[in-house]
Amino acid sequence: MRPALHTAGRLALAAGLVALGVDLARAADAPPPSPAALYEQHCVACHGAQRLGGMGPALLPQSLERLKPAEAQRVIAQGRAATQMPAFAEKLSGTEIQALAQWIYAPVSPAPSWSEADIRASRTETPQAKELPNKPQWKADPMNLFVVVEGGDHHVSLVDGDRFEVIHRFASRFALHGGPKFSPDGRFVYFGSRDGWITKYDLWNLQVVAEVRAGLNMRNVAVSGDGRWVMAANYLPHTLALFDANLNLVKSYAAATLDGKASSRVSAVYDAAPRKSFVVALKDIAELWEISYDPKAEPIFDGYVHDYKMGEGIATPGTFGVRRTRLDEPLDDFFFDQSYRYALGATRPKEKAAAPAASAASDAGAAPVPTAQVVNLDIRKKVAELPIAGMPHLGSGITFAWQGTTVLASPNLQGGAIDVIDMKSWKPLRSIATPGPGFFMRSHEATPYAWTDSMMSPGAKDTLTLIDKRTLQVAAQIREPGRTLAHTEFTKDGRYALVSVWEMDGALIVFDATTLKEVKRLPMSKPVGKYNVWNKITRSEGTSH
Ligand code: DHE
Repeated sequence: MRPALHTAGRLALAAGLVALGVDLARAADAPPPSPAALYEQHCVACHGAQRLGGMGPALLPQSLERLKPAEAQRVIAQGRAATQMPAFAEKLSGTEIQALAQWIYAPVSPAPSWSEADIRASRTETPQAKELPNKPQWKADPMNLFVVVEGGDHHVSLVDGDRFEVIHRFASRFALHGGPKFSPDGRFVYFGSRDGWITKYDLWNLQVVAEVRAGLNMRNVAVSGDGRWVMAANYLPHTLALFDANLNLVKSYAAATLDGKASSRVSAVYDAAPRKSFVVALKDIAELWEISYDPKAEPIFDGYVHDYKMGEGIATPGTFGVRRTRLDEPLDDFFFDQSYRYALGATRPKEKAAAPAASAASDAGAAPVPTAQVVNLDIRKKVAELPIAGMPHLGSGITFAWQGTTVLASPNLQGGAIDVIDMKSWKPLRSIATPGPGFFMRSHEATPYAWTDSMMSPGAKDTLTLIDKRTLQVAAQIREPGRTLAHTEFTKDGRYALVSVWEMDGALIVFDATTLKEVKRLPMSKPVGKYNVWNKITRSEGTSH
């Protein structure tokens, strides 16, 4: 039974309705809230006042480059599954959602900055992390452990590479990108997120040890061969940041020409352990940098600096000084030969730079410009042009011995082929056709096959192609009809290949690398990449470094 309203209550309700009526009338007259006001009201708590991110990811134009505006609208309206992002379709009108989605692609004004003080202030450390036991607190071979990055719900799984069981699963920062990097003993792993966070994780004690935000939009991180230094490459701001192994900032570098007149996004940084240095590619300046972490590095008399200073000459300090090599074109992506004397880099024509989301468009691109370069790091000079057309994805290339020479095999983001290059003559040996363009290529010293995907081809994304490294012919294909198959990594002994079913309701499939039979399947949420501790710390020729 409904309780009867007494007179005072009825009067109050009537007054309330009148007031509401007035408010509604006023609201109808009032101008609609601006997107900035909507952001302030609904988004600021999670995405931050300057859109730099917080609990939610950064919403800067640079961070949103890979998200189509229509998808942004959908996420605002419907939320994002398996994250804290709620649906706003009930709270905001279609027009408001559209305006908000458009607005977040506009630059923030004033332009956001991320200073050394910001980096230092962002750092956190787990108390007592240094007292944790120096041996694994779980039973499995720590050298045959796989770190699997699950992009679907932003988690990481640790998989025992002998039993193929998940030892532990934990939440990661939003949108990790690139290969996580390991300390030389395999105990710690460093993850880099697109929003600039570096997380140092203790694999033996299953906990985060320290975190720091190196930049606002980051490409990747590298760990020095001696485990003492971590370097981060940023798109925003235009900087490189150098940390000690506990993520205390040591130094930041402006990614700029020596005269400071032009600055650049940093494409990538890699460790060149035999040279005791980090090698850095810049996206907007035609220079390749080498930064030595050898404590005994001699000061450099730099011919290039000399050119710039018109005859004055400058000696840069050896350790942590920048050696600049002048190039014909800036580099997006690069790779080393096994001796680390040569860096093999590629420039991707801007309009064609594509990620899987934009894959279909890249299939039918216009005539490509050959832009891959071979740089001799000792004499700091480009020594050859690589005859690779299209968009070689050199960061995913591998090397192996073939008929008395060493070859480089690299997938191409544009064409459905694997390019094989002789690393003595830098001449093309073979172009091996695959059913469509792919992203990753992997092998192992103990297997005759190199495994590559066609994940960028809508018609062939479900097919892995195995190339026989002895004959440079296609040896087999593996299909998972209608699903995306990509990114292979081998166990420590090369007997098993772990492959991603790259879907939200995806899986990790374990194949016997000889019989090619499926051995096991572990459900995973879009497993984007997997990394075997042993193969990484020993720099196996079949995997990325
Ligand atoms: Fe990556 C590695 C650049 C898009 C997944 N990617 C790398 C590295 C570079 C790079 C320079 C090497 C970093 C390292 O390991 O230290 N990636 C680029 C691009 O320029 C590109 C095409 C455009 C972009 O927006 O950045 C791009 N990459 C993607 C994706 O769309 C992928 C497929 C999905 C995603 O999660 O972003 C993707 N990239 C990966 C993965 C690796 C990677 C899984 C590590 C591969 C490995 O085995 O080491």
